[in-house]
Amino acid sequence: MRTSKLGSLLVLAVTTLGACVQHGADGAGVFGGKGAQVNSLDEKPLPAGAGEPNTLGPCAKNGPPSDAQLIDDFEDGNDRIFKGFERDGFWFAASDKTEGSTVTPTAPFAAELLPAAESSKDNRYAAHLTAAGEKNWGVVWGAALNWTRAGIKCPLNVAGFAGVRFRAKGPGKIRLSMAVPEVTPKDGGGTCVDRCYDAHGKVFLLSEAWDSYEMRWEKMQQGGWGTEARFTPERVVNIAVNVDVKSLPIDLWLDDVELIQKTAANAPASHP
Ligand SMILES: [Ca+2]
Ligand SMILES: [Ca+2]
Repeated sequence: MRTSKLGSLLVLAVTTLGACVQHGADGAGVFGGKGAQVNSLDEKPLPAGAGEPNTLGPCAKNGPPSDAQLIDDFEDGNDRIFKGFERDGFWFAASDKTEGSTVTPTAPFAAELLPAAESSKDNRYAAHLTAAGEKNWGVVWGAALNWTRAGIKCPLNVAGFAGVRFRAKGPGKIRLSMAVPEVTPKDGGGTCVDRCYDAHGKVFLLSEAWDSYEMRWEKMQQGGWGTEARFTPERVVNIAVNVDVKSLPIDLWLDDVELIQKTAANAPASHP
C-alpha cells in the first residue's frame, strides 16, 4: 500500500517549531483547506514538553533577526537546512495521498546527485522533486524555519532580508510560499485554528533549463481562500514548494535556496 510506504504522520508537526508545537493525530492534518489528509515523509522526535500549552510562552516574542543567508544548497546531502547560528529546520514532503500517486523524495528527505553534465566541484547535489497522480490538493515540499536556542524552537525572524532566491530546473509550475504562524496550525508551530495553510507565496513558471528566480516579500500574496493574515518576515515557520493538481505530473530540480540581502534588493530579477 502506498499509504504504508509513505507513512501517516503530520509532516509539519514533526519538522517545525519543536517546543512550540504538538504532535498532530495521525494523518489528521488538512492541507489546502480542502479536506485532504497530509502524510509524512519525515519524522523527527519532538523535545520533551512539546505540545503543552505553556510551551508557547517562549515563542511569544520575536526572535533576533537571523543573519544566515543560505537556506540550503543541498551539498551536505542531508534532510536538514543549512545550519545557521541559532537556526535549524528539516525538509519535509507531503501529498494528498491519492491512491496510486507518487512523490519523491520519500522519507527521509534527501538531496540527489546532479547529472554529470550539470555537476561541478562546488555544486554536486540538488533536490530532485517529482510527483504524479495526486488529485485532491497536490503535493508540497518544504523546510521548517526555526529560531533555536537552548532547546527551544520558535518562529524565525528573516526581517533582515528582502525575499527568497532559488535556482530551479523544470519545466513546471510551482508556487513558492513562506508561512507565518497565523496561517499555520499549532501542530505546525503556528496559531491557526480555521482555514489554515493559506500561506503567502508567489507562482513561478519554471523553464526547462536551470535558472534563478526571486520572491520578494512585497510580491507575495495569499491564495485568498484561507484565514487572512499579514506577512510578517519577523515571524515565519516554513518555506515550501507547492504544486497543485493541474500542474502534475511534475519533475523538477531545486537548488541554492537563499534569502536575498537587502542591499541587493533593487537588482533586477532574472525572472520577475
Ligand atoms: Ca547544490
Ligand atoms: Ca542540507
